Amino acid sequence: MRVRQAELFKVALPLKREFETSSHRKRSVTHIVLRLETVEGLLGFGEVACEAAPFYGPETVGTCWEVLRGVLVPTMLELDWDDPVEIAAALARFRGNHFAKAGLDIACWDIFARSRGVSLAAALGGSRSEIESGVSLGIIASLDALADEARRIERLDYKRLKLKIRPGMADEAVRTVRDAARSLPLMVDANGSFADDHDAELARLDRYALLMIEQPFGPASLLAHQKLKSRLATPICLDESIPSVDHVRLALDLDCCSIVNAKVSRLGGLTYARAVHDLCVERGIPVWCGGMHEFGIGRAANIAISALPGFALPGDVSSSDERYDRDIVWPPIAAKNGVIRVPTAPGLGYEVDAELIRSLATETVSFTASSRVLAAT
Ligand code: OSB
Ligand code: MG
Repeated sequence: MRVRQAELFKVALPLKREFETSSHRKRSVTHIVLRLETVEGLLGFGEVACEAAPFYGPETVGTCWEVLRGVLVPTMLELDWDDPVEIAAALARFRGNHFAKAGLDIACWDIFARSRGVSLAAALGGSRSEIESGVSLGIIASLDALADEARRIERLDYKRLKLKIRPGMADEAVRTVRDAARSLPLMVDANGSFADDHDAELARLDRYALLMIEQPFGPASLLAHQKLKSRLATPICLDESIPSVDHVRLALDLDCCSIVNAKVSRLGGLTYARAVHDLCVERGIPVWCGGMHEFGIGRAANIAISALPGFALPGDVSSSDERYDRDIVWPPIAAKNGVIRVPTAPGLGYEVDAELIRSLATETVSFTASSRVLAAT
């Protein structure tokens, strides 16, 4: 196969609820949508689910746009390929830029699955017909408002709640959610905001029998995680510390975590998320799919990868309407009784609303195999 035309769209959607983490607060989300069309007339859509500023990792929407436009898309247009793994291998000589690569990788997997007439989940080797759905809840200063949100999520029957925390507020926030929604399995995510000397505050969380503590320390603090893991009963999960398959292997070799967040964007796409899944299955480590407030395309990719057998824990994949009034796919992704059905239609399995994407796009760029950059607005 060969991609004949590639288009990039910068699209912003307002969040239904403001979202605050240990590092920042956001009211809207800007992602890059990719539309690829092959010489054979096959279509594929991808999404770059990067943040606007480098809070989570070093990439931004802006760096992804430039790297896709200047390097990744032109390289991809030169390739004749049968399997998306070949694209990932050809782009591996460019270091990092995993969020940018992930968008391209998802679009290539969509094409690949459609070319075979199978669902994206089936193309990846997944067999589940439904996945368990969880919600990530941002930091909410008012404890009454936090309790209301926890009860709302419990009423919707989500399988688990992930609560964002930062130093100084973790204990009170966890106790509030515990008391408000007793049946809701609970975990926390610190996004690397704790320092080594906050060990005592983290150790106190052991009382709550949480599912796990995600990324308490900074990305490079592998040994701090190793030490904490040996001291706490609560499982430690890594996110920012494991940006690649090699980092996951290192973290497991050093015994730094007992659970892995396999996030499609952070790892560079479905190709690498599947490799992390395979590695974790081999090591007997539970793995789950983390989110980046994806629009429908990225959400569909997360659902597909979550259909693999090693994804044993509910992830961050929730209903579209948890975040957005109107999604760019149809039907919107919907969790019912805490589960999302894995689509069986070819490719992503949701109809992408190309018209809506075009109308919302604040920037677009189009390439063809021969002219490289066709037009940019
Ligand atoms: O650390 O998992 C994270 C969102 C943006 C950046 C980082 C993270 C998150 C989430 C949201 O937790 C998960 C989601 O609902 O998609
Ligand atoms: Mg996280």
